[in-house]
Amino acid sequence: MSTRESRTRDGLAALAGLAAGAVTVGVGSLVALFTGAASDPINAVGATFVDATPLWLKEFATSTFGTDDKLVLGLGEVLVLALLAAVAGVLAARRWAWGATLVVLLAAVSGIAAMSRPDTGTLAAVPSVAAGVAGLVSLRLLVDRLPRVAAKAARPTPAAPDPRPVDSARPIGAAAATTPAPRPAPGPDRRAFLQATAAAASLGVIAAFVGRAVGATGRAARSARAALRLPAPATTAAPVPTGVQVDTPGMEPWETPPDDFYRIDTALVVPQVDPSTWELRVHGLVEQEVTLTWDELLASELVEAWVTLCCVSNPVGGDLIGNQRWLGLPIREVLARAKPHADADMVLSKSSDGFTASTPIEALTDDRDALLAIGMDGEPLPIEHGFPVRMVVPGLYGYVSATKWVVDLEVTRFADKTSYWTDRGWSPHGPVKTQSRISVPRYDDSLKAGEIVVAGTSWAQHRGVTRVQVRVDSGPWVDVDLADDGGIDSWRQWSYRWQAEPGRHTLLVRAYDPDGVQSGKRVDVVPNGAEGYDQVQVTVA
Ligand SMILES: Nc1nc2c(c(=O)[nH]1)N[C@H]1C(S)=C(S)[C@@H](COP(=O)(O)O)O[C@H]1N2
Ligand SMILES: [Mo]
Repeated sequence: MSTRESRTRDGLAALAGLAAGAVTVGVGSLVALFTGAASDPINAVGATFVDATPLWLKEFATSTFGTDDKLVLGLGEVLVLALLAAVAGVLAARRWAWGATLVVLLAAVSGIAAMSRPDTGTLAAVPSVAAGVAGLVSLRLLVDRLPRVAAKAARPTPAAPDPRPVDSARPIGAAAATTPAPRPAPGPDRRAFLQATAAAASLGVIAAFVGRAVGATGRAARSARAALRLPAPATTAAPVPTGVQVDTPGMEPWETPPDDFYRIDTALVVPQVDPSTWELRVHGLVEQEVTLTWDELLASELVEAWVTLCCVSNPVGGDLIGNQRWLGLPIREVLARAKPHADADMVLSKSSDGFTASTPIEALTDDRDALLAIGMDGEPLPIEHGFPVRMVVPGLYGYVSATKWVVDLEVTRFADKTSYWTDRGWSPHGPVKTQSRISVPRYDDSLKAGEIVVAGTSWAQHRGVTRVQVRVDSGPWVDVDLADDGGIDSWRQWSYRWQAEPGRHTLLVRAYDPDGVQSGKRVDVVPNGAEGYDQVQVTVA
């Protein structure tokens, strides 16, 4: 074959590979309907990739794509898979064993990834095995239908008619080497091949979508959540003064609507925990192991509290932060029943999908509202925010405290155990740093000279914001008006009436807590949270 012919053949073989790849993925998702979404090959490989991602890449992903990082990961995975599928097609067309080996390798990688997820077992390999078999069969069927390819360009001896029928079963071989290949390219066998390929590809894609859509609706957690009526709190949250909100256009609500609440976790598939089988095991350095059931939790004296939760990955001025009213059982009550040993200094909490957080035991046993939360904004926790039970600990970043879908508390020591993020280079201790952000005006706004409202939010959870200052260009720091106080565990809004003069201006903000002014030194989020003053540049005309 000429290079041109073999290129055409490779192209068709790559198409066959892509179509077989779609069938593989589709069968994987359909079978995963029976073994759980975490065992879907795409999810299993993605989740393993997430866990193996080095810190710098993860930081790059969250800082570039924010909370869309999961979507980007999924797209990236599909692209890589498409490439590998095309390669498998080309290899299979040249030598079947090569292509088949690649398919088997991919299925094996995915099967091992699925079995090694913390929330799966051996059965989790079944979708990968089924997908691998479907991939092999469909690839073989399509490769066998690859049309013979003839050169369209070179026809040096038009005088010699070719006696072979167009769709002769005889491969172009020795004869073709002496008599130059003559045939019109898109013969019936090519059409049949393209039809079979398109059919396989469509079936695969449809199966993948159906598998994922059905998987998303038929989950136990969803119906359990819909049926749940939260018990009334034994202790209600202190009433929130109406003046917590700065009333100016563009200002974020003091109370973050649950739908807008940032979501950060390592879960590609939101864990589905059925409350009726939920249990919390408390063990480790304790006198008495304790198991708390869902019914016991519901029957407990629940406390309601406003707490601002934020992520250590929140950059200066960022929005990985939200304030909500949580309902839950103080964790100190559960720990008191277990009676931790005096030498324990940490509680390692674990989620149903294997995420862990290491929390200083003091933050869980002192009088703050560290909760095993079941409610958010008066409703059961949204599934992606930890349904049925999560932790919320005022004053600590989420990565060391806010375990969602929590099922296990191990009382231990920092010297003995590490957790998901501390294993990946983040600091073992994660107290929230005092921070501020300017919400209005926005960066690069064009404003009219005169009085302009500058407003924003500051936070110093569990210490409280005591004072906020704004500076324009290189002028003096001036105190701004603090909005009403919703409690030391919640963020605090503020505003400032600025007499703006024409020109380009830089606005800076800084907050105080009882220990003094926040740090103004620019520090990156790794390893224990960003530092620095938020700033906004505007043009006044
Ligand atoms: N199970 C589980 N819990 C988790 C995480 C996670 O990856 N898995 N991420 C933590 C981090 S880093 C943060 S900032 C908070 C975010 O909680 P949210 O998504 O409800 O805002 O959850 C924490 N709890
Ligand atoms: Mo976080």
